[in-house]
Amino acid sequence: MNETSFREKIRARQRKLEALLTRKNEPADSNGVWTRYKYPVLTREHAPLHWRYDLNPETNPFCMERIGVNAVFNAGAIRFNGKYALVVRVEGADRKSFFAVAESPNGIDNFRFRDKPIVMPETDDPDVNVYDMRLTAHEDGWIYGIFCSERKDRSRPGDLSAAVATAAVARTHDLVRWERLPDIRSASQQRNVVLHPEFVDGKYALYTRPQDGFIDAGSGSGIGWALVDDITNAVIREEKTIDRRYYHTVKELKNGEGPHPIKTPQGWLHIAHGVRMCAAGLRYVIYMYMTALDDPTRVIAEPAGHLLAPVGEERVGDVSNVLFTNGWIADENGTVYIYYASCDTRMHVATSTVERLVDYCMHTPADGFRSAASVARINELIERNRPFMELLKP
Ligand code: M1P
Repeated sequence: MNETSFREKIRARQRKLEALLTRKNEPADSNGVWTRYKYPVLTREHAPLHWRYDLNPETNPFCMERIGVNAVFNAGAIRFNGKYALVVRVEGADRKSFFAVAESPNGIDNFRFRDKPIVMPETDDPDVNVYDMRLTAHEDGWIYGIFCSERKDRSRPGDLSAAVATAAVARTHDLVRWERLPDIRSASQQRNVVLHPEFVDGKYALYTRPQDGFIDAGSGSGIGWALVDDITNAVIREEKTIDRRYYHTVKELKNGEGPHPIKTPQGWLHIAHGVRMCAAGLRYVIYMYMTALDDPTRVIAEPAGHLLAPVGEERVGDVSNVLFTNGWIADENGTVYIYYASCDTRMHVATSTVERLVDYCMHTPADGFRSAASVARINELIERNRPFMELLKP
């Protein structure tokens, strides 16, 4: 290929990328609790060309993509320097995930990756894979990222799929330079560990998700809570379950805290993912709960069922039937941007407000754990609606 046509090809690709990066997003669907947006906010196509193409015509005579990006999902989120920043899990075609910052001026579109992915320092025992960072601007002044570090399970050398999940910790002031701290020590494997933004009894507080194996929560009864003295050498000694799993609910098989909870006058607003097994495999949905302001471990509201479940295009991707969130941003005006991934493939946004989400948590009936209880709730609503039925007349 001569230099001119190489240039033309790259330029055409860049124009296409620019059109995607600057595309305006628009509200698509709303149920009064949330508003979903039409376009995913980030996809693998958003990855900069200079991450993927060798731009030198001499060393890339066929203008080939050299390094593939497979998926862009499970992003931590934070308001940073006036922008909406996502620390995104980018998965290469080689299956390795890494972190990269993408920022938007308005939270719903125009997300653009920074020049380079994050260079995350390793520990003495290098991670094979890192993913799903939860960001916490802690009252100690640091921004923490707690993420999953995956390594081969060396106790089972014959099983190539055997892995170990550990909660890893890093901190930063600028989202560029990260100080890696020792991984959190725990008796069990851990994933979906999240740092609470405030000290509790003078200690760092963690939401945990103890699990028997790499995939199975097993005897882990749900989202846990642990206090640690020193975040630079964190050890989980005691865990208390705060959000329990139950038979025949959306979190029957496992659950995991999303980003850290939002503080409201009525209590801490939590968002999480719940998993159940069905004939199609695992189904991941997003649900909410609230805990008391004076005791973040005491559940005060548990709306039944999911807040968000996969619909339409969200159902299709690498790992089907999955919605997952580990990032949300609450603006000072009360708007909440919920960043969620579908099918381990792409990132979406749904908006709401603190007021609406509190109302949703406080006034959605809790799970009655039986079909008859669900019917009783509906009948109760129908009776309360009797005086207003004329509203439904054509
Ligand atoms: O594939 C769905 C999700 O599976 C895991 O979540 P959990 O630990 O709750 O099962 C994680 O690997 C997550 O990244 C992934 O999206």
